[in-house]
Amino acid sequence: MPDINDWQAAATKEVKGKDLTWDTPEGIAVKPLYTAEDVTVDPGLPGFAPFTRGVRASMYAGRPWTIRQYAGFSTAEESNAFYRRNLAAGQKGLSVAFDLATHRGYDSDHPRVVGDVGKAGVAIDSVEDMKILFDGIPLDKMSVSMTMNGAVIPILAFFIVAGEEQGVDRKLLDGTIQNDILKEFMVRNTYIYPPEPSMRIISDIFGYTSREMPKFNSISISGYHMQEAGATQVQELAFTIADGAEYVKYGVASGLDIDKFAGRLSFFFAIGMNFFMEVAKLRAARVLWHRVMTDLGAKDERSKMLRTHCQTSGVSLQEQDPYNNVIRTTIEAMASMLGGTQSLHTNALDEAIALPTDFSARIARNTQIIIQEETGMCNVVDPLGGSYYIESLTQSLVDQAWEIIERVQADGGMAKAVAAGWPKAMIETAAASRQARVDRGDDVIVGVNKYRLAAEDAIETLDIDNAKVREGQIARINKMKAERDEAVCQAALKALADGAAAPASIENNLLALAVEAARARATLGEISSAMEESFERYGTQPTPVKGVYGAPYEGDSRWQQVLDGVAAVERRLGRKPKLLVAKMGQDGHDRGANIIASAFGDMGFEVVSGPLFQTPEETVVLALQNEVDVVGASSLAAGHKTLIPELIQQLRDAGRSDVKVIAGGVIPAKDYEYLRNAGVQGIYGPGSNVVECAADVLRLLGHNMPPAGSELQAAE
Ligand code: MLC
Ligand code: 5AD
Repeated sequence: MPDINDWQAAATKEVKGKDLTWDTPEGIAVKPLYTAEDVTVDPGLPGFAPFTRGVRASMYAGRPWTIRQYAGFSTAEESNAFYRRNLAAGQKGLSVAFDLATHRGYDSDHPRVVGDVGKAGVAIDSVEDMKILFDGIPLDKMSVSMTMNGAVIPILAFFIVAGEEQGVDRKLLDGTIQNDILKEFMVRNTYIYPPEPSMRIISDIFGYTSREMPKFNSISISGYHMQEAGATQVQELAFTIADGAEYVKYGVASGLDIDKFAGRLSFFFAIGMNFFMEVAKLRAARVLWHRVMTDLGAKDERSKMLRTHCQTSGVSLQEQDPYNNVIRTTIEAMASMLGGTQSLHTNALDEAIALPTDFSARIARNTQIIIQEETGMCNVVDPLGGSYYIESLTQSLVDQAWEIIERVQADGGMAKAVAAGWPKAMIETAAASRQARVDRGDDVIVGVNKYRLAAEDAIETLDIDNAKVREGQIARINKMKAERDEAVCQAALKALADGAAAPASIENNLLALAVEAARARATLGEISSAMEESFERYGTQPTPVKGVYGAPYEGDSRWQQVLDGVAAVERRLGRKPKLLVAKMGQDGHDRGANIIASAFGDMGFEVVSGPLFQTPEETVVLALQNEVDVVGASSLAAGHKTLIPELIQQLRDAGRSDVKVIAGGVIPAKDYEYLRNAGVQGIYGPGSNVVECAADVLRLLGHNMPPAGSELQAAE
């Protein structure tokens, strides 16, 4: 019988001594072969603690995961029609995407949200919109997830009252509210209030739902957005579990019995392209949660059982050659189900360009239906269980994540760690390294940095007439306000404001008070403002990491050309060239903006990182105060056609059309001409190489920057 040493000798000979170890970005050294000796922990059986192999004994053989596609756009009417079409075509659960105005607690008539209404999700201003959203969809039969974190109190209140007015007892409401604010402060940025009152809101929701809504999942503790922001799988895993532990501690501190609410905590992870790592991650998550909850004193096994939704990775999908995205999503969907998810969203092929069309949504949904109904993959529970590699990787992830969790615990928990800022910095460091690996071609992305097409065919994308949606919403708000009993509504809002100003208690439960206000037809903006009176609105200043993007470029000749270019411009201007990275509108996706800020800083530019949620006016003030040469507007949530032209107009009005404006982010090619006509001088969509963006900016600043590839010829 050959043994491992024989194998080692044979393999070494085949590859002439080359080291076959793969060092993953999370710092795991993956060997080319795993054997029984690598399996140190018995994973046990599915349905039994610590649930490594899944939370149910029968898993998908008993009931497949829920096909739950995240969607929402434009008006409640249009989104409702979309949901109904999707349910008729095989989708099993609903998942609502709200627009950014709603997320941030603004009604559609608020001046700060002109570019955002109805764009990245559906506009919901009151219970009237919520009723239309679920028209003909029985809320006691259909489970509904709502991705809401900032304006979580008014949205949940509208949902409860919409159910009530459908004749559904809230005891029967089935679904999930995301309600995960800690990760908002780290990565997603749709917070409204500062951390402390935000944590009170969460405990109030735990209290209310545990008493009143026994079938409702009170939170979806999310790692998804961390991976989207660039986190490694270990970081995603560790911070998510640590967030979960923090929520439990707050719930317990608010007087709740752990086993009364912990069974309705749920999770949400991203599933990217590192297939086996993702399978192992879900298994490791279940092990870690079981451990953490045991330590926190939970007794009921259901409190320790990690149930999760997954979404395939948006950031792994590309604008270039977009049909490749169907393949990526299929691979990721398989990792999700082999990891044992309870519910899944598969992204559409046009992810990097726009919201899904009926066509792209159909392909995305069918990806799951085909796995469930054509492959036989659901008939065996945890089919990868016992794979030497999977079991060993599961254990490595548990161990590595545990180290970070212990660091969080030593810091006093996740709320303190988030306030200290190191988890966010860790994620941004990983994001900048990844971008450098992609830009250098070390990490391959087919159709982007390898096998790129000479010409791309345009695909059809969804466009939303934002002005029309906004007009319709404003008309509905005005009508409702005219018809409501103003005194009753104002009294309910006053009670809510008083409740927010007072310490937390059952009598002052913010959700209970908001339900009264929702019933009295208070709007989302009014309910949010009532709490804002004492909570205040929160803002942060970005602090991009330094030296991470530039590090792997040391000695690179193209990099040096750009550094020389920056130095030449600096000599001419008598100061460094200056870039303002601007985030306008309510779009809080800041991975791109932070990477640009980091990378340009490493290339020698002076970078001003503008705060999130600016209006074009505020951006112009910042640009002029800082005397920047270039404003780079980052837009990922479809506000580009309104906000960027307005910015340019305001610069012109200020007599400063010499300040160059460039744009980056999720901008469909069909909008390029519109933006160029408006005066945008450079547009950088997904898949852009950051070093080449900088080369372009140098050209805009009058430097005779040689084309990419010229340094190779010069070197020859
Ligand atoms: C399940 N059941 C079984 C079974 N499997 N019964 C018998 N045998 C089996 N094998 C039962 C369960 O016990 C449960 O009942 C019921 O069936 C439903 O199953 P589930 O597994 O709980 O699934 P589901 O209802 O879909 O809930 C999944 C969840 C939930 C717990 C993860 O929280 C959820 O749906 N989350 C979705 C979150 C989401 O969509 N987020 C979108 C984010 S997008 P019972 O009675 O036990 O409950 C986003 C993007 C952005 O964030 O940034 O904007
Ligand atoms: N409809 C469908 N999918 C959406 N996503 C975000 N908003 C919507 C929407 N309105 C998905 C994308 C994105 C992730 C955060 O959620 O896949 O990357």
